[in-house]
Amino acid sequence: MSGEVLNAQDGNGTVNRVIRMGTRKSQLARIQTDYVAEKLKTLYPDVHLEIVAMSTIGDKILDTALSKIGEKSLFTKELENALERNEVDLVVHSLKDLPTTLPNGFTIGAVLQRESPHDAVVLHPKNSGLTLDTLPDGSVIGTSSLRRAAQLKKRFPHLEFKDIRGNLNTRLKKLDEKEDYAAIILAAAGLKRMGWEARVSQVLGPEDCMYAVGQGALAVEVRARDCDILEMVSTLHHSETVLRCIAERAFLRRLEGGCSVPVAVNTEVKDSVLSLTGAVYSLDGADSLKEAMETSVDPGNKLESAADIQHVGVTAHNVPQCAQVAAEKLGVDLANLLLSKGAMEILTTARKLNDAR
Ligand code: DPM
Repeated sequence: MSGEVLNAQDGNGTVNRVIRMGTRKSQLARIQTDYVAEKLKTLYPDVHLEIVAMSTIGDKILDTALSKIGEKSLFTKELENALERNEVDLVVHSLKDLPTTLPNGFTIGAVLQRESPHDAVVLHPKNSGLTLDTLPDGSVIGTSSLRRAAQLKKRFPHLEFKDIRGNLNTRLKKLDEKEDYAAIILAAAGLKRMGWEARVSQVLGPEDCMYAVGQGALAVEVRARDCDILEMVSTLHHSETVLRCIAERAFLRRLEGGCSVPVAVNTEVKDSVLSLTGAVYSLDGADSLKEAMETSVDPGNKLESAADIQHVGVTAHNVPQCAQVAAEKLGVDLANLLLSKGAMEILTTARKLNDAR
């Protein structure tokens, strides 16, 4: 055991551990944290879990587009501060909100099995039965994601796109109670976790809209030095999700992308082959570059030491290192291919135009 707080011996000589889980206060964040808490309770019935809810700057600034108020750390920084100060022992995040380079001293100790990574259409009730294709000309679609807007503008030129902010509850309210939006686009995973699957009218496949790096996967962030907690949460890792997300995050990191650039991916593991499709877009989607590559992630029979290595912020002792190395290399190689074709120019222009909006 590392921290004293975790090592309180009770009168019977059994170790009585208290693990404090930090979470944002939004309903989705609470649901995601409770989900991980349930998993940990099943695996470690003797552990006492405490949930500590905090609001972050990202939750407080609701009137500015996400892509304009900076990078992903907006939602994660205060939770990391609480981790650093030993006020909490782990934090559950949506992996897609975690930067590809974590601040020193932190690591992602678990990446759980991915939900659907795809985006979904939620219609204003008056448009029930319609699709992005059949919505009338000039219909306004709400999304603050440059990635979604870029892809969908190109594919559905008859639609218009407008920012929408706030947590999922706020967005659904803005959609239903006003006439400002004909539909909004949200991640299918978040909708499912909220129990709102019935509102999904259309799930967007890769031909319509490729997803964000890490979308649909939950991540558990811990102090990198906290070996006990790290070991405990590592049992939550889902190998296939880990490998897909390492490739996706390596791709994004090499492109120097954050949450404010139009970058999208699609990954798959089949017969020990990991394939990655990655793309970058101009803001209107008119310019784009898209390529695909694959690699073997067969663990083989190589004996490996449980090296204390992070791959794009993820520590996974229990997933074959050679497969993690291959996944990371795949992401970097694909990014290099796109960079050789001019990806940086597209992204730099997109960033400049977005900042000037
Ligand atoms: C990031 C983006 C969005 C979130 C950008 C993107 C969507 C912003 C918006 C990086 N984080 O996807 O291109 O729509 O204005 C977020 C959601 C979830 C995690 C909500 C959503 C839930 C799904 C998951 C916000 N972060 O995307 O609908 O766990 O992956």
